[in-house]
Amino acid sequence: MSRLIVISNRVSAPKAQSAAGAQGGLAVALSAALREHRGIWFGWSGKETEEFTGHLDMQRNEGVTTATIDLEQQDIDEYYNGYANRTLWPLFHYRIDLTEYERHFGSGYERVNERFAQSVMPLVEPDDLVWVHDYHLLPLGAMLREKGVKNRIGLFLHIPWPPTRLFVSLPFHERLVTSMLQYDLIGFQTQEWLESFLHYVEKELGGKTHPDGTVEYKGRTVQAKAFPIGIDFDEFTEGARSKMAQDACDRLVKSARDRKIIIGVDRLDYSKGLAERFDSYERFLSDNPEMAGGVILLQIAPPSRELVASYQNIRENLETKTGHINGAHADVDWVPIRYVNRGYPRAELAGYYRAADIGLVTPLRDGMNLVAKEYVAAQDPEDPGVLILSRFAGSASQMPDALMINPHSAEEVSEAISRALAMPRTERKKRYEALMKSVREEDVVKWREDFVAELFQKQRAN
Ligand code: GDG
Repeated sequence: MSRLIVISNRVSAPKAQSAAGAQGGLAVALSAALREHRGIWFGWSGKETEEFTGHLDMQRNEGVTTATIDLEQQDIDEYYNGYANRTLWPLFHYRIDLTEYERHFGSGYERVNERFAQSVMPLVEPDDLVWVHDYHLLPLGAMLREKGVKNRIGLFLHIPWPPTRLFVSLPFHERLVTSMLQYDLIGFQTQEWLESFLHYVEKELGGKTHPDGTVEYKGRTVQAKAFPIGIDFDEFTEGARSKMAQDACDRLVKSARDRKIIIGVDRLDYSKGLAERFDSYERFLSDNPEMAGGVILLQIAPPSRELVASYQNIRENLETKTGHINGAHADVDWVPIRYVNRGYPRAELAGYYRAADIGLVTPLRDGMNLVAKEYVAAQDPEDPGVLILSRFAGSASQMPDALMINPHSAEEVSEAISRALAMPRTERKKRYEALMKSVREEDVVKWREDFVAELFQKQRAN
C-alpha cells in the first residue's frame, strides 16, 4: 500500500476535533481518512509568524503524523482571507456580487501555494500518493511538478465548480485551470460540478473531454470524476448512541415542552441560506397561525471567517432577523427561534438532531452538505424525523427521499414544513430507510477508498 500525503489548508489534530467547536466538514472527513491510513497530513498550523522559514512542525497524534508550517500576516490576509475566502469561495458559490477581484490576493495565493510546495517537498518519497484538498490549493500540483515531483497527485474540490459563464469573470482563469491540469486526478462532489468543469475546459481552453471525465490537454491526460463525500458513519452513529447524545436529546425535548422541533446546523456562512431559512420560517408562522406556540426552530450557527466583511454582514443580518421574528411572534412562554452562535461536541449535536422532528437544510449552493447526512444518521429508526433539503446542495442528488425544496421560495419551504409536521410515521420511516441506505453505504470510507484507488490506478501520463 502506498503511503498517503494529504495536503490541505489547515491541519487539525484528531484530538481537537472531538472538542466543541466549528469543525468544518473537511476536517471531519480528513481525520477519518487519516486515522486508518499510514501517512502524513501537511498544511498551515493556523499560526502566524514574523518571517516565513518553512520550518516543519512534525507531530504524531492518535496514529496520524501531522506536519505544519506557520504563515506571515500578509500571507494570511492575501491567501486565506483574501483569494480563498473573498474571491474563490463566493465565486464558486455563484455569488459574483460578493466576489472581490484584487490582484494582490492572487499574488499572495500563488506565493503561499509556492511556500506549501517548497515545504512539503522534503516529505515526499517516490512511491507516495499525494492528495491535495480544496480551493485553497488549486495550483499546488503544478508547483510540485515544477519542482520535479513525478508522483501521482490528486485534487479533491469540496465546493461546487461554477458554470463557465460565471467562472470567466475571474481574472487569469485560464492560468488557474491550466495549472490544475497538472494533477493526475481531479475529484468533484457531484456530476453537476464535474460537468461544469469539463464544459469550461472544452469551451475556454480547447481541451478534449470524454464522457467518462478524461481530459486531454496539450499532450497530458487527466482524469476528472465525481466522488461524493459522506460522513464517518460508524464514528457518528457511535457518538449518537452515547450518554452525552442521550442527555442532549432529553434536555432539548424537555425544554421544548411538547412543541415540535426544527433544527438547523451550519457554519455561519452566506452560502448556507440562513437568512432565507429564517424568512421561510416566518412565512410558515404567518401562514399557520394555529402553530403559534407549537413549534421552535433551533439554529446552531458557529461563526466562521470572522475577518471577512461579508461574514460580519451575514451575522448582523441574522441577529436583526432573529430579533424581528422573535419580537413579532413570541409570547410570554414561547420564543419561535433559538439562535445559538456556538459549536457543540459532535455527540451532543447528534442528540439535538435526534430530538428534532425536522432537519432543515437550505443552502443556496453547497458542494455536498454533511449536515443533511448527519441528521438522517442520528434519527430513531422507529420514529424518525423528516429531512427538508435544498435542491442546490450536492447531497440532493444522493438523497431524493428528502422533501426537496427551492430555498429561494419561502412559500415552498413553508409548505414543506407543514407537510413534514403532518407526515404519518409510515411515510417518515419509508423515507428515512431509503435515505439511511445511501448515508450508510456512501460514507467517508468509501469516498476515500474510491479516490485513493483511482489515484493509484492512474499511470502518470505526461
Ligand atoms: C465543506 C463544503 C462539504 C457544524 N456545527 C457544529 C459542527 N458542525 C459540523 C457539522 C458538519 C460540518 O461541521 C459542516 O459540514 P458541511 O458539509 O455541512 O459544510 P462545510 O463546512 O461548508 O464543508 C461542503 C464539506 O466541505 C465536505 O466536503 O460537504 O459542501 O462547503 O460535519 O456537523 N460540529 C460540531 N459542533 C458544531 O456546533 N462538533
